[in-house]
Amino acid sequence: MSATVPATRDASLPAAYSEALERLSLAPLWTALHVLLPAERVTAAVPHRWRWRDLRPRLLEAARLVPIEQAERRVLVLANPGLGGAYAITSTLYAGLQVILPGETAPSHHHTPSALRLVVEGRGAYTTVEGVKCPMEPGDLIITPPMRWHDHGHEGTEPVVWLDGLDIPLVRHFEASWASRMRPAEPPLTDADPSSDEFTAAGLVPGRSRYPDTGYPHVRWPWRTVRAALERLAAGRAAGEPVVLRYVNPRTGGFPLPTMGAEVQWLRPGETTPRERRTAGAVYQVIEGRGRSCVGETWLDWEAGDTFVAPPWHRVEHQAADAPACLFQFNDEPAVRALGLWDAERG
Ligand code: 1HN
Repeated sequence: MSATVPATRDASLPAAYSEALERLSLAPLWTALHVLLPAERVTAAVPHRWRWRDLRPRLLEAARLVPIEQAERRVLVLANPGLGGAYAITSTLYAGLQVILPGETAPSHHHTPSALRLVVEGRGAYTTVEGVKCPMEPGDLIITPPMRWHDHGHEGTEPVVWLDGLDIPLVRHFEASWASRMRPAEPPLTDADPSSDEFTAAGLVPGRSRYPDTGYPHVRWPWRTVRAALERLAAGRAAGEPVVLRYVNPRTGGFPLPTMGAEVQWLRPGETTPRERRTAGAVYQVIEGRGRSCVGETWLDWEAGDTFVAPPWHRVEHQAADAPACLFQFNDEPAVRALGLWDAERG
């Protein structure tokens, strides 16, 4: 179902009356009330999984076929099969896989939508966010907040692929989506990012930062740090208790971006998580391991590199196979909360 509902005439009334309304740019509410406000939530997006082993060769083919100068961003978009070919993975979120080759640069721009990147494969690339160089290693999370300049470069020797998550469909609903012109990437102003020297221990923030004050003090979460924290958290939890870390802005403790949240979950071998549904939609990236998830009524099996989507208010349950698994997710929880629509339910 589309978010916009066309005005519907009341067929029981004289046509002349309906025509008069239309001439005055008026529409009867009573013909559409129950479409605008159905008795239950309606979600057009469907649960779906994209396999890394299907996607990877297509991405590498794109890297051969499409010069970066032409593409600017060489991305295959994950188009939810329920959304009629829209550039959207849920009605509010966008996801795509981006590939960059050694020596390439993707030019700099800034835009109103927020973005985050989760590195899937390869080393040696980096994203520059407002001059801050953020190395990209598998599992790293990097955010590019609204209107912050960003570009990508690659100093390594193998293709690098990452998952892009953006709030484009949501921002487009507000008719607020636009970007600056591209300009050539400039050399980064720093060779490090705040996760390497300013935010190195939980509960401590620097008195003064040497990085530009953009309102977003932390833009990169290295997987090495996140994985170690997950392992320690898991060690202190009884079997069956969920092991989840949320990515936060370390100065506020709040969400890393205005519209999008991110979490990572550690699954012990053979573990099944409690079923839960949330009013936020979520896009999952498998960082490690194998398993399957039930989303609504659909079972999706997965392994490292796969991406899958849980539309809002679908019950989600994860099961790891015979080794530990790590599931990253980004979601639209802060946007949903801002609208007073947040709810979550176990069972
Ligand atoms: C964008 O700016 C990037 O900067 C990637 O890498 C994907 C998809 C839609 C709009 C802007 C990037 C994007 C994007």
